[in-house]
Amino acid sequence: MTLIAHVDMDCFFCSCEERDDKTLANKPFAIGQAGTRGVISSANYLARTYGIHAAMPVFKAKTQCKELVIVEGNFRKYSIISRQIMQQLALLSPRFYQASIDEAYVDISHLFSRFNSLEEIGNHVKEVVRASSQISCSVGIASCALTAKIACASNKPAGVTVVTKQREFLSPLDISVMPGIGKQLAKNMRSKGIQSLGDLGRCAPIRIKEWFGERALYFWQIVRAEKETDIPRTKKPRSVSKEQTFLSDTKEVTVLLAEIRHLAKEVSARLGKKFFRTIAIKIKYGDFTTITREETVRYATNSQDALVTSACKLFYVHYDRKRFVRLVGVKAGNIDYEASLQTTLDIFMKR
Ligand code: TTP
Ligand code: MG
Ligand code: MG
Repeated sequence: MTLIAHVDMDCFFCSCEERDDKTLANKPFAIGQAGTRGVISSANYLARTYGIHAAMPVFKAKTQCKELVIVEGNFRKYSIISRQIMQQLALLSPRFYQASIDEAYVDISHLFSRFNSLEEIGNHVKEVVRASSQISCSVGIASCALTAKIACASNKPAGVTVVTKQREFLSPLDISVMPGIGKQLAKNMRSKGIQSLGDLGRCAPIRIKEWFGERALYFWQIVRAEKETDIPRTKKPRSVSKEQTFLSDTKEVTVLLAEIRHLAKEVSARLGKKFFRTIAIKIKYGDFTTITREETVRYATNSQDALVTSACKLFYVHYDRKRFVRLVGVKAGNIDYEASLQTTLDIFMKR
Protein backbone atom coordinates (compact mmCIF):
# COMPACT_ATOMS: atom_id res chain seq x y z
CA MET A 1 0.00 0.00 0.00
CA THR A 2 1.16 3.52 -0.78
CA LEU A 3 1.43 5.93 2.11
CA ILE A 4 1.42 9.63 1.38
CA ALA A 5 2.32 12.50 3.68
CA HIS A 6 1.01 15.97 2.99
CA VAL A 7 3.13 18.63 4.68
CA ASP A 8 2.08 22.27 5.07
CA MET A 9 3.95 24.96 6.99
CA ASP A 10 2.06 26.64 9.85
CA CYS A 11 1.27 30.31 9.03
CA PHE A 12 4.29 30.16 6.78
CA PHE A 13 5.18 33.81 6.15
CA CYS A 14 4.52 34.62 9.83
CA SER A 15 6.65 31.70 11.01
CA CYS A 16 9.55 32.97 8.87
CA GLU A 17 9.27 36.41 10.44
CA GLU A 18 8.90 35.13 13.99
CA ARG A 19 11.90 32.88 13.56
CA ASP A 20 14.08 35.91 12.88
CA ASP A 21 12.39 38.31 15.32
CA LYS A 22 11.49 36.69 18.63
CA THR A 23 9.77 39.89 19.84
CA LEU A 24 6.86 38.89 17.60
CA ALA A 25 6.17 35.79 19.69
CA ASN A 26 2.98 36.06 21.77
CA LYS A 27 1.73 39.03 19.74
CA PRO A 28 -1.07 38.91 17.22
CA PHE A 29 0.62 39.74 13.93
CA ALA A 30 0.11 39.40 10.20
CA ILE A 31 1.99 39.91 6.98
CA GLY A 32 0.64 42.70 4.83
CA GLN A 33 1.57 45.96 3.17
CA ALA A 34 2.35 48.71 5.65
CA GLY A 35 -0.25 51.11 4.23
CA THR A 36 -3.93 50.61 4.72
CA ARG A 37 -4.64 49.64 1.12
CA GLY A 38 -3.13 46.15 1.15
CA VAL A 39 -4.43 42.76 2.17
CA ILE A 40 -3.19 40.20 4.70
CA SER A 41 -1.26 37.29 3.22
CA SER A 42 -0.70 35.32 6.42
CA ALA A 43 -1.91 35.75 10.00
CA ASN A 44 -0.35 34.02 13.01
CA TYR A 45 -2.52 31.74 15.10
CA LEU A 46 -3.05 34.33 17.84
CA ALA A 47 -4.32 36.87 15.27
CA ARG A 48 -6.67 34.20 13.91
CA THR A 49 -8.48 34.11 17.27
CA TYR A 50 -9.60 37.67 16.39
CA GLY A 51 -10.95 36.43 13.06
CA ILE A 52 -7.99 37.74 11.06
CA HIS A 53 -7.28 35.67 7.93
CA ALA A 54 -5.52 35.76 4.57
CA ALA A 55 -7.02 38.02 1.88
CA MET A 56 -8.61 40.30 4.53
CA PRO A 57 -7.93 44.02 3.91
CA VAL A 58 -5.36 45.41 6.35
CA PHE A 59 -7.65 48.25 7.48
CA LYS A 60 -10.40 45.77 8.35
CA ALA A 61 -7.97 43.56 10.26
CA LYS A 62 -6.80 46.59 12.25
CA THR A 63 -10.33 47.46 13.30
CA GLN A 64 -10.95 43.87 14.37
CA CYS A 65 -7.77 43.69 16.45
CA LYS A 66 -6.36 47.02 17.64
CA GLU A 67 -3.00 45.64 18.77
CA LEU A 68 -2.43 43.70 15.55
CA VAL A 69 1.17 44.15 14.35
CA ILE A 70 1.53 44.38 10.58
CA VAL A 71 4.84 43.11 9.22
CA GLU A 72 5.93 44.04 5.71
CA GLY A 73 6.44 40.88 3.63
CA ASN A 74 9.90 39.79 2.50
CA PHE A 75 9.11 37.36 -0.31
CA ARG A 76 12.72 36.73 -1.22
CA LYS A 77 13.33 35.45 2.28
CA TYR A 78 10.24 33.20 2.18
CA SER A 79 11.25 31.66 -1.11
CA ILE A 80 14.78 30.96 0.16
CA ILE A 81 13.41 29.28 3.29
CA SER A 82 10.89 27.37 1.17
CA ARG A 83 13.69 26.05 -1.02
CA GLN A 84 15.68 24.89 2.04
CA ILE A 85 12.65 23.01 3.36
CA MET A 86 11.68 21.48 0.02
CA GLN A 87 15.22 20.29 -0.68
CA GLN A 88 15.23 18.33 2.57
CA LEU A 89 11.72 16.94 2.10
CA ALA A 90 12.61 15.86 -1.44
CA LEU A 91 15.45 13.77 0.00
CA LEU A 92 12.90 11.64 1.86
CA SER A 93 11.63 10.07 -1.36
CA PRO A 94 11.99 10.36 -5.12
CA ARG A 95 8.20 10.50 -5.18
CA PHE A 96 7.91 14.09 -4.04
CA TYR A 97 5.73 16.93 -5.29
CA GLN A 98 5.89 20.54 -4.20
CA ALA A 99 2.32 21.86 -4.42
CA SER A 100 2.94 25.48 -3.38
CA ILE A 101 5.50 27.65 -1.61
CA ASP A 102 4.75 25.96 1.71
CA GLU A 103 3.29 22.56 0.98
CA ALA A 104 4.39 19.25 -0.48
CA TYR A 105 3.42 15.62 -0.88
CA VAL A 106 5.93 12.89 -0.09
CA ASP A 107 5.65 9.14 -0.57
CA ILE A 108 6.58 7.68 2.82
CA SER A 109 5.69 4.02 2.13
CA HIS A 110 9.32 2.92 2.44
CA LEU A 111 9.64 4.45 5.94
CA PHE A 112 6.98 2.12 7.30
CA SER A 113 9.41 -0.60 8.28
CA ARG A 114 11.81 1.84 9.97
CA PHE A 115 9.31 3.31 12.44
CA ASN A 116 6.93 1.87 15.00
CA SER A 117 3.88 3.81 13.90
CA LEU A 118 2.59 6.22 11.28
CA GLU A 119 2.50 8.96 13.94
CA GLU A 120 6.23 8.48 14.40
CA ILE A 121 6.77 8.90 10.67
CA GLY A 122 4.71 12.11 10.83
CA ASN A 123 6.86 13.39 13.67
CA HIS A 124 9.98 12.47 11.75
CA VAL A 125 8.78 14.54 8.77
CA LYS A 126 8.08 17.47 11.10
CA GLU A 127 11.58 17.10 12.50
CA VAL A 128 13.11 17.14 9.00
CA VAL A 129 11.37 20.46 8.35
CA ARG A 130 12.37 21.91 11.70
CA ALA A 131 16.00 20.87 11.28
CA SER A 132 16.16 22.45 7.84
CA SER A 133 14.70 25.83 8.76
CA GLN A 134 13.35 25.97 12.35
CA ILE A 135 9.86 26.30 10.88
CA SER A 136 6.86 24.45 12.28
CA CYS A 137 4.60 22.44 10.02
CA SER A 138 1.66 20.06 10.13
CA VAL A 139 1.48 16.64 8.54
CA GLY A 140 -1.39 14.51 7.26
CA ILE A 141 -0.84 10.87 6.38
CA ALA A 142 -3.16 8.69 4.29
CA SER A 143 -3.06 6.34 1.35
CA CYS A 144 -4.96 8.99 -0.67
CA ALA A 145 -3.14 12.26 -1.39
CA LEU A 146 -6.29 14.36 -1.21
CA THR A 147 -7.27 12.82 2.13
CA ALA A 148 -3.74 13.47 3.43
CA LYS A 149 -4.15 17.14 2.52
CA ILE A 150 -7.51 17.40 4.28
CA ALA A 151 -6.04 15.57 7.30
CA CYS A 152 -3.11 17.98 7.46
CA ALA A 153 -5.40 21.02 7.37
CA SER A 154 -7.73 19.52 10.00
CA ASN A 155 -5.15 19.70 12.78
CA LYS A 156 -3.02 22.84 12.68
CA PRO A 157 -0.62 24.10 13.93
CA ALA A 158 2.00 21.42 14.60
CA GLY A 159 -0.42 18.54 14.12
CA VAL A 160 0.22 15.02 12.92
CA THR A 161 -2.96 13.35 11.66
CA VAL A 162 -3.02 9.78 10.48
CA VAL A 163 -5.96 8.46 8.51
CA THR A 164 -6.38 4.73 8.24
CA LYS A 165 -10.13 4.73 7.51
CA GLN A 166 -10.80 7.29 4.80
CA ARG A 167 -14.61 7.25 4.97
CA GLU A 168 -14.77 7.37 8.76
CA PHE A 169 -12.33 10.24 8.86
CA LEU A 170 -14.00 12.33 6.15
CA SER A 171 -17.66 11.78 7.05
CA PRO A 172 -18.00 14.17 10.02
CA LEU A 173 -16.15 17.01 8.23
CA ASP A 174 -17.90 19.98 6.64
CA ILE A 175 -18.14 19.84 2.82
CA SER A 176 -16.11 23.08 2.55
CA VAL A 177 -12.88 21.33 3.65
CA MET A 178 -12.78 19.36 0.38
CA PRO A 179 -10.45 21.08 -2.09
CA GLY A 180 -12.50 21.64 -5.22
CA ILE A 181 -15.80 22.23 -3.43
CA GLY A 182 -15.85 26.01 -3.75
CA LYS A 183 -18.32 28.53 -2.33
CA GLN A 184 -20.93 28.09 -5.08
CA LEU A 185 -20.91 24.30 -5.11
CA ALA A 186 -21.05 24.23 -1.29
CA LYS A 187 -24.07 26.54 -1.42
CA ASN A 188 -25.82 24.27 -3.92
CA MET A 189 -25.05 21.24 -1.78
CA ARG A 190 -26.36 22.91 1.37
CA SER A 191 -29.58 23.82 -0.44
CA LYS A 192 -30.11 20.09 -0.88
CA GLY A 193 -29.48 19.43 2.80
CA ILE A 194 -25.89 18.27 2.40
CA GLN A 195 -23.71 19.77 5.14
CA SER A 196 -21.08 17.16 5.92
CA LEU A 197 -19.00 14.94 3.66
CA GLY A 198 -20.89 12.04 5.24
CA ASP A 199 -24.18 13.53 3.94
CA LEU A 200 -22.60 13.69 0.50
CA GLY A 201 -21.45 10.08 0.68
CA ARG A 202 -24.94 8.89 1.60
CA CYS A 203 -26.54 10.49 -1.46
CA ALA A 204 -27.57 8.33 -4.43
CA PRO A 205 -25.06 8.84 -7.25
CA ILE A 206 -27.88 9.58 -9.68
CA ARG A 207 -28.95 12.54 -7.50
CA ILE A 208 -25.37 13.82 -7.26
CA LYS A 209 -25.15 13.79 -11.06
CA GLU A 210 -28.52 15.41 -11.51
CA TRP A 211 -27.99 18.15 -8.90
CA PHE A 212 -24.31 19.01 -9.22
CA GLY A 213 -23.14 17.49 -12.50
CA GLU A 214 -20.97 14.54 -13.42
CA ARG A 215 -17.81 16.06 -11.95
CA ALA A 216 -19.20 16.06 -8.41
CA LEU A 217 -19.20 12.27 -8.49
CA TYR A 218 -15.45 12.50 -7.95
CA PHE A 219 -15.97 13.94 -4.44
CA TRP A 220 -18.64 11.35 -3.76
CA GLN A 221 -16.21 8.55 -4.62
CA ILE A 222 -13.45 10.04 -2.46
CA VAL A 223 -15.76 10.37 0.52
CA ARG A 224 -16.91 6.78 0.16
CA ALA A 225 -13.26 5.67 -0.08
CA GLU A 226 -14.01 4.21 -3.50
CA LYS A 227 -11.27 6.35 -4.95
CA GLU A 228 -7.80 7.37 -3.84
CA THR A 229 -5.71 10.06 -5.51
CA ASP A 230 -1.98 9.77 -6.00
CA ILE A 231 0.76 12.35 -5.55
CA PRO A 232 0.48 14.78 -8.47
CA ARG A 233 3.19 14.40 -11.05
CA THR A 234 5.73 17.17 -11.43
CA LYS A 235 4.83 19.21 -14.46
CA LYS A 236 7.81 19.55 -16.70
CA PRO A 237 8.13 23.03 -18.16
CA ARG A 238 7.95 23.22 -21.95
CA SER A 239 9.95 26.43 -22.03
CA VAL A 240 12.04 28.78 -19.93
CA SER A 241 11.86 32.52 -20.48
CA LYS A 242 12.97 35.78 -18.98
CA GLU A 243 12.12 39.36 -19.85
CA GLN A 244 13.13 42.81 -18.75
CA THR A 245 11.40 46.19 -18.88
CA PHE A 246 13.73 49.17 -19.30
CA LEU A 247 13.57 52.02 -16.81
CA SER A 248 13.00 54.30 -19.78
CA ASP A 249 12.28 53.30 -23.39
CA THR A 250 15.38 53.08 -25.59
CA LYS A 251 16.48 52.59 -29.20
CA GLU A 252 20.20 52.21 -28.44
CA VAL A 253 21.03 48.99 -30.28
CA THR A 254 24.08 48.29 -28.11
CA VAL A 255 22.00 48.60 -24.93
CA LEU A 256 19.27 46.40 -26.38
CA LEU A 257 21.67 43.73 -27.56
CA ALA A 258 23.50 43.72 -24.24
CA GLU A 259 20.19 43.09 -22.48
CA ILE A 260 19.26 40.28 -24.91
CA ARG A 261 22.65 38.68 -24.29
CA HIS A 262 22.20 39.00 -20.52
CA LEU A 263 18.70 37.50 -20.64
CA ALA A 264 19.86 34.62 -22.86
CA LYS A 265 22.58 33.78 -20.32
CA GLU A 266 20.06 33.81 -17.48
CA VAL A 267 17.70 31.55 -19.43
CA SER A 268 20.60 29.22 -20.13
CA ALA A 269 21.51 29.11 -16.44
CA ARG A 270 17.92 28.30 -15.52
CA LEU A 271 17.76 25.54 -18.14
CA GLY A 272 20.66 23.76 -16.51
CA LYS A 273 21.15 20.48 -18.32
CA LYS A 274 17.90 20.65 -20.28
CA PHE A 275 18.06 20.61 -24.06
CA PHE A 276 15.87 22.86 -26.22
CA ARG A 277 15.03 23.23 -29.89
CA THR A 278 13.48 26.68 -30.18
CA ILE A 279 14.90 30.11 -29.43
CA ALA A 280 12.51 33.05 -29.33
CA ILE A 281 12.73 36.75 -28.62
CA LYS A 282 10.09 39.27 -27.72
CA ILE A 283 10.16 43.01 -28.36
CA LYS A 284 7.58 45.33 -26.83
CA TYR A 285 7.77 48.78 -28.36
CA GLY A 286 7.06 52.05 -26.56
CA ASP A 287 3.46 52.02 -27.80
CA PHE A 288 3.02 48.51 -26.31
CA THR A 289 2.80 46.75 -29.69
CA THR A 290 4.62 43.46 -29.26
CA ILE A 291 6.34 41.12 -31.66
CA THR A 292 7.81 37.67 -31.05
CA ARG A 293 10.15 35.93 -33.47
CA GLU A 294 11.54 32.44 -33.16
CA GLU A 295 13.92 30.02 -34.73
CA THR A 296 14.00 26.23 -34.43
CA VAL A 297 17.28 24.39 -34.61
CA ARG A 298 17.58 20.97 -36.20
CA TYR A 299 19.23 19.22 -33.25
CA ALA A 300 18.29 19.82 -29.66
CA THR A 301 21.06 21.67 -27.87
CA ASN A 302 21.79 23.13 -24.47
CA SER A 303 24.66 25.32 -25.54
CA GLN A 304 24.66 28.78 -24.00
CA ASP A 305 26.56 30.13 -27.00
CA ALA A 306 23.89 28.87 -29.40
CA LEU A 307 21.16 30.49 -27.32
CA VAL A 308 22.96 33.84 -27.02
CA THR A 309 23.93 33.95 -30.70
CA SER A 310 20.49 33.00 -31.99
CA ALA A 311 18.69 35.45 -29.70
CA CYS A 312 21.00 38.32 -30.73
CA LYS A 313 20.64 37.44 -34.40
CA LEU A 314 16.84 37.28 -34.18
CA PHE A 315 16.82 40.64 -32.49
CA TYR A 316 19.19 42.21 -34.96
CA VAL A 317 17.18 41.00 -37.95
CA HIS A 318 13.71 41.87 -36.68
CA TYR A 319 14.17 45.02 -34.63
CA ASP A 320 12.69 48.15 -36.22
CA ARG A 321 15.45 50.67 -35.46
CA LYS A 322 13.20 53.68 -35.74
CA ARG A 323 11.17 52.68 -32.72
CA PHE A 324 11.76 52.94 -28.99
CA VAL A 325 11.69 49.69 -27.05
CA ARG A 326 9.98 49.22 -23.69
CA LEU A 327 10.75 45.54 -22.99
CA VAL A 328 12.75 42.67 -24.41
CA GLY A 329 12.52 38.95 -23.66
CA VAL A 330 14.28 35.69 -24.52
CA LYS A 331 12.79 32.20 -24.46
CA ALA A 332 14.15 28.71 -24.95
CA GLY A 333 11.25 26.51 -26.02
CA ASN A 334 10.48 22.96 -27.08
CA ILE A 335 12.49 21.56 -24.20
CA ASP A 336 13.49 18.06 -25.17
CA TYR A 337 13.68 15.81 -22.12
CA GLU A 338 14.59 12.72 -24.11
CA ALA A 339 17.55 14.46 -25.72
CA SER A 340 18.60 15.76 -22.28
CA LEU A 341 18.44 12.27 -20.82
CA GLN A 342 20.16 10.65 -23.80
CA THR A 343 23.08 13.04 -23.62
CA THR A 344 23.40 12.58 -19.88
CA LEU A 345 23.52 8.83 -20.49
CA ASP A 346 26.09 9.28 -23.28
CA ILE A 347 28.36 11.24 -20.98
CA PHE A 348 27.86 8.63 -18.29
CA MET A 349 28.68 5.73 -20.66
CA LYS A 350 31.84 7.42 -21.89
CA ARG A 351 33.29 7.60 -18.40
P1 TTP B 1 -1.24 28.74 3.43
O1 TTP B 1 -0.52 27.45 3.65
O2 TTP B 1 -2.59 28.67 2.81
O3 TTP B 1 -1.44 29.53 4.80
P2 TTP B 1 -0.44 29.72 6.01
O4 TTP B 1 0.78 28.88 5.86
O5 TTP B 1 -0.20 31.18 6.21
O6 TTP B 1 -1.30 29.22 7.22
P3 TTP B 1 -1.70 27.70 7.61
O7 TTP B 1 -1.04 27.42 8.90
O8 TTP B 1 -3.18 27.71 7.70
O9 TTP B 1 -1.21 26.81 6.51
O10 TTP B 1 -0.36 29.69 2.53
C1 TTP B 1 1.06 29.69 2.58
C2 TTP B 1 1.60 31.09 2.39
O11 TTP B 1 1.15 31.63 1.16
C3 TTP B 1 1.11 32.07 3.46
O12 TTP B 1 1.94 32.05 4.62
C4 TTP B 1 1.16 33.38 2.72
C5 TTP B 1 0.89 33.02 1.27
N1 TTP B 1 -0.51 33.36 0.95
C6 TTP B 1 -0.79 34.59 0.34
O13 TTP B 1 0.11 35.36 0.04
N2 TTP B 1 -2.10 34.92 0.11
C7 TTP B 1 -3.15 34.09 0.44
O14 TTP B 1 -4.33 34.43 0.20
C8 TTP B 1 -2.84 32.83 1.05
C9 TTP B 1 -3.95 31.88 1.45
C10 TTP B 1 -1.52 32.52 1.30
MG1 MG C 1 0.60 26.85 5.38
MG1 MG D 1 -0.16 25.99 2.06
